[in-house]
Amino acid sequence: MDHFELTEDTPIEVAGGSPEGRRIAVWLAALIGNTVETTPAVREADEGSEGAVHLDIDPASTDLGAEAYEIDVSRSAVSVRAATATGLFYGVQTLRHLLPPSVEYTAAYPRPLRLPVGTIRDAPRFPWRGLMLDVSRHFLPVDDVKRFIDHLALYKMNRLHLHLSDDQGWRIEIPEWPNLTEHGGRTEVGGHPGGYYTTAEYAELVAYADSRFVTIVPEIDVPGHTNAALASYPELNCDGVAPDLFTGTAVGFSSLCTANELTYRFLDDVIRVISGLTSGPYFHVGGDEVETLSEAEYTAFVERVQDIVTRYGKRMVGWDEIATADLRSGSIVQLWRPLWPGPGAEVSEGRAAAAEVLREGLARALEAGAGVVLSPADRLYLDMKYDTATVLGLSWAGLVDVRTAYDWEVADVFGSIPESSIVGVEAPIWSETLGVLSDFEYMAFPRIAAVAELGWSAPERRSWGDFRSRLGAQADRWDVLGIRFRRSPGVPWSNGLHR
Ligand code: IFG
Repeated sequence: MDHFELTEDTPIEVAGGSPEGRRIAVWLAALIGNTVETTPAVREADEGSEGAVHLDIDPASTDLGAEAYEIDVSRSAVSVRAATATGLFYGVQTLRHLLPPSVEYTAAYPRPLRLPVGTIRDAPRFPWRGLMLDVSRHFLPVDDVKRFIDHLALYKMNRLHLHLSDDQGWRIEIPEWPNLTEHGGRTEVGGHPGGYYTTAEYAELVAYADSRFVTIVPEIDVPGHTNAALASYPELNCDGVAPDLFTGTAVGFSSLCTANELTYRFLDDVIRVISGLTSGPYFHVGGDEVETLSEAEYTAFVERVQDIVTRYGKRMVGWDEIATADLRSGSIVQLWRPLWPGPGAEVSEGRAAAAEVLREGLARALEAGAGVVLSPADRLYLDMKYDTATVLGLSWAGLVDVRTAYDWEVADVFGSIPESSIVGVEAPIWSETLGVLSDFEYMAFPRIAAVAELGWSAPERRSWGDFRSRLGAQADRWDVLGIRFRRSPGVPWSNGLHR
């Protein structure tokens, strides 16, 4: 196989005048520098030189979409071209995948790094390729969230939805309402110490995500899933009595007092503070599993919260129950309830009811110009057990191994939704049963790679037979990165020789 040999003397060149391009060049040099004597030099050069890797952000490259890139490797030179910094970053991630897993070591001895000769021209199918971390049921400190942002970058995923509040914990400081975190952030499922992000820490996560071209989508789940807030402020409760902190795993029992004007002043403060710290255009309001309000009370509430989100310049995202409300163009419905015919009569009745509400509400939402993110629980909920032997996770939506997560097509169940309304896919990791980072990673790997390919590759370029062999080869890289992953059956996992 013809190849280009990368050594410490291979300069990384970036076309002049682009600070983002230079930052990406430095990132690539550092990656390569891990496994050669010294870090390759980064220098400005408008045209690629012999023996160099040339990176170019050329806005005039109108042949390339916003996240697209083109790689050309010859025996004597490498070039990566994109119209935007995002596209260039994704081209560099593909170079990373073309290099052996040992490139991920941070202090290895020198070894030849080879890139196969060829041309790659690539662009994503959907603009929303996401993961959700439930940091409320079990809290994840800042460094653990940063490590997940690195995982998303490795697979060109670009949305990290942070589920920042629920019954068991409020995880982000709101200066005007300090007790939300002082009291509401103190614990978590099982009664262990919880935790929260200060505004500075949340801003640090947003900046870290931006540097890897990941957009943070903050979620404050309302009106349900609010016991932590209700326990923190008696006046938020309709009867003025604050409930105890909740460390169990039941859902649906709590709701803000939608009849109380204070509730909307509270929400205005919360949405204003978090929106001001969030660089991305989205604010997720939750809206799921409300059992204590009438449909009229619920939809009126959703429409008022949508006005608040809009006031602070964000587009509202919500779980699919919000489809019964009047949504603005640009709002996004996150489909989560399982829609495949499931096991057991009662579950399929529930599914059928949800599907009916959804179909009816969804049709109106799509007419209003709302978009849809697909997170069907029986395909993409990564807290679902892999199989009956999986100790971690739940199984209410069924068992989901990597082939189940991968081997479906949007049209299979969502055929009634025009492709143009589908913004993308997202895999939630709910953490009722996940206590530490390695638990989250075990549930995410290998299924995160399936989600990434669902979001990125056109249907005609995807097949389980092809994916499974490429997936097996990822094991070496995950080993080097120290990721505890599940060796799902039916996948030819590589033998661990870190080439
Ligand atoms: N459904 C709840 C989550 C979580 C989940 C666990 C949604 C939108 C079950 N709501 O999924 O809070 O408990 O699988």
